[in-house]
Amino acid sequence: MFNSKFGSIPKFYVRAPGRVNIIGEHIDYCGYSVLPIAIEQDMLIAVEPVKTHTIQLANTNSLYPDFSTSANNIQIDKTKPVWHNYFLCGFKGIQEHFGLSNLTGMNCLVDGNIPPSSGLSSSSALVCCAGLVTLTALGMSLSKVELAEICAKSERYIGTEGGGMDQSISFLAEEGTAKLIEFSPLRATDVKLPSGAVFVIANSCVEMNKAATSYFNIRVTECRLAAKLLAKYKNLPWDEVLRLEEVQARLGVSLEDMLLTTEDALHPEPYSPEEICRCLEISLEQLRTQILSPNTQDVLHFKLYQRAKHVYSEAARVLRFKNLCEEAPDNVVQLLGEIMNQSHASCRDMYECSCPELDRLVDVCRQFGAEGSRLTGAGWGGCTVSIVPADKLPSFLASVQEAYYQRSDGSSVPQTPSVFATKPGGGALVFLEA
Ligand code: ADP
Ligand code: NG1
Repeated sequence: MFNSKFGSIPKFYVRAPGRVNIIGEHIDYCGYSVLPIAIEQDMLIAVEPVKTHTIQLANTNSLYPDFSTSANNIQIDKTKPVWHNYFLCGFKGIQEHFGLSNLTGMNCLVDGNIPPSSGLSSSSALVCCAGLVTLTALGMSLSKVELAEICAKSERYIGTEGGGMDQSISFLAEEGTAKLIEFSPLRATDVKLPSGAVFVIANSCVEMNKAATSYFNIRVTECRLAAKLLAKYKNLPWDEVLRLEEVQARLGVSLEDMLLTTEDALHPEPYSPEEICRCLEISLEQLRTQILSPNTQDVLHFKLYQRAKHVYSEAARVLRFKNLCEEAPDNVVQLLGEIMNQSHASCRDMYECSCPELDRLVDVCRQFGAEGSRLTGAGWGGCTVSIVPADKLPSFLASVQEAYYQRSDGSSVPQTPSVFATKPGGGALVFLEA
């Protein structure tokens, strides 16, 4: 296909994987550690650097139209999350990092098999793949940590204010091990998953594009506001505080203490913008220009108590999960399952990022043998991840397939495999032509 599109052959190929987050949802952008694995599904880009200044993009999937632009005039429209903008995010990240102004172009063919808008990070895999394509085309090098940080930052050009989990695992993953990803400074530590269990992904088949709605950024904003109100309550310099983790770090207390402080300082009723302004002693204008993001300007209610409770409790669950894996890897499947179930309940009730289909799917997964099941990724649709005892896997897959995906007339809903076992895969790679 590359040859028929561009009349030449690729000089190199880059792959970057998607991921499934085992536990730690919506806490990376609050500064807390998460525990994902890279999956085998990935973005693969075939590349030929060219002497002109034009970037030409094509896709093996006809849903994603051809695109071309000048390498020296990258425009990313935040209001339109079209596919090529994710590529341009990765490109622009590298361009800006090196301060390059006169770039040569390239022909690229993109081929991806990560279900899009399903919480398995197809978007970040594309951004990371494009970042590594650009770096390779330039003949330059960076560490994996630098690449992850650059791509996490540059994906925000698409308009969503994500954390760095997806880009970090896409670059730092290693086959056979989950990673605890910590931020500021970014680092990834191996976590051995229990040998008697398998992690299974199931797709609710409800797609949710983060950048096309404001759900995601509203949560980021609510967490930022909660952090500021908690900081003010504790007489910290609240205007310097952006993340819930910073409040804990500045106070030097435990996550359990932060849950108690949340009870004392915040109320469960939603906050209006006016009430937030009164609490922080700022004007509505200051709130809008200094704290809210462009697509959260018109939000009328912010649930600060619920979001902070989710974040601090989820951060504690990640640490408990990791400690259990380290302390007794062969005897903890049930306990790990319970933690995953608690995570789902918190995402559903406190963070409100589930949906009826995801709730039904986790119920189906638990009913047919999962010790625990939860939504994974941003939510509001997308996939679940379940922990299943290895000996129950075949019956689990068959039963979930039948219970969730089979229509009453016997026909199956999805075309692609929608419930499948996964194991920790490797990170992004460059393949050079011999
Ligand atoms: P995810 O949770 O998968 O990251 P997002 O909604 O953030 O979901 O991003 C999905 C977007 O990524 C798609 O709308 C599309 O623009 C882009 N994308 C995903 N897969 C591909 C692909 N194979 N080729 C091109 N673009 C893709
Ligand atoms: P996905 O599942 O790819 O939409 C998003 C964020 C993550 C993280 C999760 C929720 C981006 C690129 N990704 O992931 O950083 O916050 O939601 O845990 O914004």
